[in-house]
Amino acid sequence: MQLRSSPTAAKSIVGNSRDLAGRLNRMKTVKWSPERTQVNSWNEWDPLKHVIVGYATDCHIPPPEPALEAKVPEDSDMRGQWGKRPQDMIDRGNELLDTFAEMLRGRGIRVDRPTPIDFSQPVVTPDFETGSGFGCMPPRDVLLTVGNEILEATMSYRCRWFEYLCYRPLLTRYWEEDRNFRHEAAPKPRLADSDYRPDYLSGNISIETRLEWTAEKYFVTTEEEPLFDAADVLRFGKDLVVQHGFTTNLKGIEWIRRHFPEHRVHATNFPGDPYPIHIDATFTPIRPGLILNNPERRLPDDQRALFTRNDWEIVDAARPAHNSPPPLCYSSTWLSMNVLVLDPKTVCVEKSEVHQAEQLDRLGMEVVEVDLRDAYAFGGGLHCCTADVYREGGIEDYFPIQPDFAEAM
Ligand code: DAV
Repeated sequence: MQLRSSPTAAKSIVGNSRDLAGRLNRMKTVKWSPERTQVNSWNEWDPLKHVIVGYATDCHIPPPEPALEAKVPEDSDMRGQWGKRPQDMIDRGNELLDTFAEMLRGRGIRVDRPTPIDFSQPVVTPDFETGSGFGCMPPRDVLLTVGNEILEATMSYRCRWFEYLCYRPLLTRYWEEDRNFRHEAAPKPRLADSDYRPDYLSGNISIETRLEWTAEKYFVTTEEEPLFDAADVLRFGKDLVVQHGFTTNLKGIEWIRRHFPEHRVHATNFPGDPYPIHIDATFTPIRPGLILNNPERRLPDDQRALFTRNDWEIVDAARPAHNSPPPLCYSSTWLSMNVLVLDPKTVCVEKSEVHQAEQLDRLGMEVVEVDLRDAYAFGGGLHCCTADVYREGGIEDYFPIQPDFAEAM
């Protein structure tokens, strides 16, 4: 086209830029294909097409540090030990993660894997020093996918400060391959002593006291600076639901709110959890209209209206099949409800979690059993060990009625 400075030409330029916007929009909705990287995921249930699955490789039990110590129960077999986890357990963990990845590939889902760094190296910054890193089994903790953006969380444990590096090769590739992809990182936190309450560690704190503290929202992390782990965030289209607890503070939630101005960000807390770390063994959306809630960690009444007023059902999750977590595991038995939804009719459930599988079956879901329990110790369950890259669908408003909800600040 020839440009001339006449009113007609001006009009055609405007026309052209509209065409361009139209083309860009169409590009965004172009059909997904495994050969073409596209980052897009707005919720926890739309059909999954591309996902990252972690590795157990070189996973370490980190040395004590303020935030971690508070999570390790007083009678845990992990107290007092640190260092690389036994190689035979790592191999077994990787075997299960590899099998899981292959199963997903068999269902037509593209699966990428991280690049582990050397976790035996001490983590040293001008503000702190700790003896080792952690691992890269749970990408969900680090990466928050919202639409065409993947955001690296601040993280709140010192041993996890450099964990984002394991995902950089993938994120760099996505950035090169997908012109719409926004690669973002939240401000790295200082994680100085002032980020943690020293009194959280003192003495033999009873479970009763811990429960009182959770109910009062008195957690191991202070409000020194924004802190969040990505696994404290659940995506419901226009709404993001964030757990305030050990790993995410109010400033972290406020940071997320300012970072996603088009979203409505809701702070939640779950009294009943003595160690509130990550929302994904507590509150699990399954499909539009249906959420499983840990019956020991019920969402308080004043925070339920967002869901119930919009006709969403919150049901008690089934009991875990186990009385205790596997050896050297940080997480609770409630990894039973840490499921990965493949689409609104299909869900991956850990193979031994028979009660959870049965409940989801009753709720009309097709259940895909996945053997993962021997990998739990490396950082969690099926939701933890994955991070979304692409789910079909766009941003929807699931909660058009917005009742007063607990404000973050
Ligand atoms: O119940 O121990 C585990 C969540 C891991 N992302 C729990 C929470």
